[in-house]
Amino acid sequence: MRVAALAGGTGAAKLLRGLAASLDSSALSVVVNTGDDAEVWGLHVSPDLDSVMYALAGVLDAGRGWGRADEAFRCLSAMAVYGAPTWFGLGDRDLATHLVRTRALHEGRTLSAVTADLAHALGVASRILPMSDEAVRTTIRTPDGRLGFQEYFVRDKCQVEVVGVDYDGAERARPAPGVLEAIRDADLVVVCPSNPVTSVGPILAVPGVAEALGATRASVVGVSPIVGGAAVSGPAGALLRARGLPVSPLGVARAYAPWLRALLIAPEDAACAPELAALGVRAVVTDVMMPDREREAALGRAVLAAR
Ligand code: FO1
Repeated sequence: MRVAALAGGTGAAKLLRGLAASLDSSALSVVVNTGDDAEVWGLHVSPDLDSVMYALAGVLDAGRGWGRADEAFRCLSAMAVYGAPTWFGLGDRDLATHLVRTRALHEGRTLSAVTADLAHALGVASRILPMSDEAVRTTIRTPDGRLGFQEYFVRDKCQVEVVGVDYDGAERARPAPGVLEAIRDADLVVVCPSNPVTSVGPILAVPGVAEALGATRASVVGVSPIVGGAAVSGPAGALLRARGLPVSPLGVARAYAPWLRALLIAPEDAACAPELAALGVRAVVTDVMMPDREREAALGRAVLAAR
């Protein structure tokens, strides 16, 4: 069975590990959000590409959910001495990824090409596809002005009022090579339990992607990142509200209408099932929490069974 997943952030990394436990890894293609990408110390950082790559390579830090395991931050300390900004925690091993990526981009290679090389070097057999080779930047509108996503998320710890979200550059971006084909040729498309507004939203904003999801023969199955009226992690609640969507599986389903076919929801949200059905979305009530590898794998199996 060929599986295409739409991914961004830590929930996605966990589910992908869970799916990989039940799938031939070469059957999995992951389309990853790059709206979070940022330039740090002159380096091109792609947090969601790296979280997915490190998770599938088995080197993602388990505690933080981002960056590499067995990490040190000696360069970060040294940069502080020079007065460089240190609110974005680049680890020493992680730096190697950004150095290689940045040099390749400066040499004129595409983000998708360098991503494939990095993933291959780390032994990842699944395809990791940036949503686009062109820059799309998620920007948070606040009453005091616009913030880059990492300024909002890491520097300001989501403690500012959000009045809107923009995907700068999306209208001119093209899907990266392989993205539309992965969606078209899949038997199952999985929308990971990622933030619908800032992780999956940028992918859907790339022209052609939402159309491909509407046209695919694959069954499109999502996992709700909202449980019991709140996000499992991160600012998805505030961002859904800023979009005028309810902070519930219904808000998630509405963000993915009209192509979402089934949504895995937690037992405490089972009462949403009839309203989801009215939106054309079949509710699958199951355990959607992933505190350990066993439950990641169990959720992976539940997603594959929901097809
Ligand atoms: N998240 C944090 O909360 N603090 C950090 O200092 C931080 C550094 C960082 C470095 C590399 C990387 O790939 C990810 C990093 N993240 C950090 C996570 C990142 O902000 C988020 O995972 C995503 O952008 C949200 O999906």
